[in-house]
Amino acid sequence: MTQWTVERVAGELLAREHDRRDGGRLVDDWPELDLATAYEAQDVLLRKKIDAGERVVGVKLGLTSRAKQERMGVHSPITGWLTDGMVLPAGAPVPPLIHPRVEPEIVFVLGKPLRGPGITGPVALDAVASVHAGFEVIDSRYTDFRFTLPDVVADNASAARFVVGATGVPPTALDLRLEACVLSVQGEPVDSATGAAVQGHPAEALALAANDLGRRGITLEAGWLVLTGGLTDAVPLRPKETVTAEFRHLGTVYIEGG
Ligand code: OOG
Ligand code: MG
Repeated sequence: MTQWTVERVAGELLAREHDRRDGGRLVDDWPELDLATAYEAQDVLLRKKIDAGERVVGVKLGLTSRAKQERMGVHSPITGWLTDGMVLPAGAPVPPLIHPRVEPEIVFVLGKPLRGPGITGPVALDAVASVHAGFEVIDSRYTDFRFTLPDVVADNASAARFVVGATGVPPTALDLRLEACVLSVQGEPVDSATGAAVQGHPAEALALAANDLGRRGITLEAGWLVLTGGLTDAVPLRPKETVTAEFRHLGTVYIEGG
């Protein structure tokens, strides 16, 4: 039986990502794994990516909408790391992954640093330089995306790839609660939501990230990207299929399964 440590957890999850295979949940082998230890494993995983030449470009939130929480059976928002290795150029097909799913997200580019605790939604929004449409491609390293809260935290919140739309809008130019998005697969609408789906306002998700990371001694830096979380449930990304997210003011992003 494996004696699990945060180092071993990070090594195992990176090996699954590299070999493109899923596997069992950590909590089945390590029932005592708690949230703080899971974030330690996530940080070790990031350190290994940095040692391999990747660079941090921002953070992601996960499970910030009811649609996502209910589908995944985990009812608490989480954060994860974004690196330059996860950036997908607009229009590029997604490389082969384990079992990719795609979800539309509102993306912030920070113009000022943010450090919690004590950050509110309005203070968070004031640090945003521009707002973009985006897609996140998630790819759990667990079989059938079945995980508990500490499992998914250790797995860097299922992060795999992401796309950021080219059109940047100043946060003062629109009401993000009312920003509507229609998600389509092969041109057929499959879901829709407005920005209010994410914590009532996506800036609340940003504040949550600043406060959670602040408690771990981490500042959100100017220039970082923040993915505020799937507005709708994610859809499977199948080879050669195109998924589109049309936002009312932020423009349209599309992605193609590789
Ligand atoms: C966990 C990651 C969730 C989001 O935007 O809600 C997430 C998962 O669903 O596998 O990225
Ligand atoms: Mg997401």
